[in-house]
Amino acid sequence: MVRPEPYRIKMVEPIRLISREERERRIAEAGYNLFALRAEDVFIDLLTDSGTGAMSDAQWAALLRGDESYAGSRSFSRLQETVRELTGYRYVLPTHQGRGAEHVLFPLLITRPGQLVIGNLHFDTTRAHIQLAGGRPVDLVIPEAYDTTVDHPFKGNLDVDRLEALLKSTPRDAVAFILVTVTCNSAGGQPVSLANLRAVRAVADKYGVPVFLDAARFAENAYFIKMREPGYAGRSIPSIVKEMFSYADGLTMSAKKDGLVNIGGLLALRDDEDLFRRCQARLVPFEGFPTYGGLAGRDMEALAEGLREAVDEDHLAARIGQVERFGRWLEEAGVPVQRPIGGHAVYVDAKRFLPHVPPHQFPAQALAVELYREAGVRGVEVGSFLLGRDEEGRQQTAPMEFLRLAVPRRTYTDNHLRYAAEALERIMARRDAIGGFRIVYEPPVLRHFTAHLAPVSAGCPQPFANELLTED
Ligand code: P71
Repeated sequence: MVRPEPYRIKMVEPIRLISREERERRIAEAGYNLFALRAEDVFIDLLTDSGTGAMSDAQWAALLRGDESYAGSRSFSRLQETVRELTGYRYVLPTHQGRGAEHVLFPLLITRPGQLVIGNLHFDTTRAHIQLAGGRPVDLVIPEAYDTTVDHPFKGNLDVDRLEALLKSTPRDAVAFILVTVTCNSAGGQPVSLANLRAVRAVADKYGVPVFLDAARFAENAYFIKMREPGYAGRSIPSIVKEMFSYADGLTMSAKKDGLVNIGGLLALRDDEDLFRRCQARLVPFEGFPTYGGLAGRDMEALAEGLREAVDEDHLAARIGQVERFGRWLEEAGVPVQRPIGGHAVYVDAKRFLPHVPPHQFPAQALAVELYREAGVRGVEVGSFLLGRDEEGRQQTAPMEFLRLAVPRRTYTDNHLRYAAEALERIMARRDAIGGFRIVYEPPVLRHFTAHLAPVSAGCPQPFANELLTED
């Protein structure tokens, strides 16, 4: 039986498909980097689900109720109360977005250069903040995550045996903390089970290591637990959310995802008053006074409402159901995708889609460019292009080459996604003719945002490009 969305649409924003000739020109002008496109030149934007969703009428109303007092804002109190209720944590600090929370917290936990931060699979900006704070990110997701053809209900799980082996063989002061990302973005929006969080907590306690959650998609994770984890079918989403957070000492959160707002973030701690004071002391110079921390009062008001809507089961069923349908249409068209379908996006396996394009010619980027050319649909590469170089400047090879098609919350209809799926089906039929790319310009950090590329077949327009790409 069809389960319709639990909302109707009150406002629309026109979008427009420019001609194929224009798209060809725009993407070439953008240096074949989809981040450099003007958004008006994109028809359906699946670049990210971050800050791109639609707010509800209740959230728009909340904006007008925002209390813009510099200190002691009523909107902060409301946000604090909501977060306390959802997480069971005592200390709540608002930040401008997720990386703001990372920037405040990580340097306080990473106290010596080279300390490990162990996670399932760290997201790229998170990885960058660990490194900026002097730490070393370590990914210990279960091996099933790396095989897109294998079905596993909780592909975001952290490999607890390897965690224990690592903690056993490493001096305690060489490890800063454990950070579990729920859902696990880099593995394909894959959930982490409560059993896994519980096991991580037990091992962490044995070795005295703190545990944090990177909670950008906490509600989607809870929905998967309800659907898939034995014993949880009858439990409410808020009670699952609370149990998830009960296994950690605190969270960082980009509220731009499950928080259902266009900007915002959170740092929350269960009960460590000393760490809270130290976070507060960093929050003030980098983000803002503790009762706004980088957000307007109206932003906090809309976030408090968004967090309540995020844990509504009907909302989650519609949201995850839509992503699931999108994935199914792609699979039916023969497009190889990460299985099972994740919570916020479908991850096309570009290694299997374009087996003739080697990793260092960025097959997922080639596919992203092709999808824009074909249909004006914008996805994003999550593979070797995004991963970048090692300390010696060598291009690293990502374990997976994904074209991520992220679905903004409450924003596109099924027809928009069907159109995107049909475009990929057409590309599938002529995939042998699609070639790779090389980088002709790149900045030293987080290069994927601003790098320029060129088709490999078009020769090398700049003399240093070959040198940059020597890989073996
Ligand atoms: C996503 C993003 C945002 C993004 C990043 C790179 C290119 C395009 C868009 C951000 C996350 C995230 C997790 C698990 C922390 C952040 C940073 N994701 N943790 O997936 O997914 O949050 O953007 O609010 O600073 O598109 P922030």
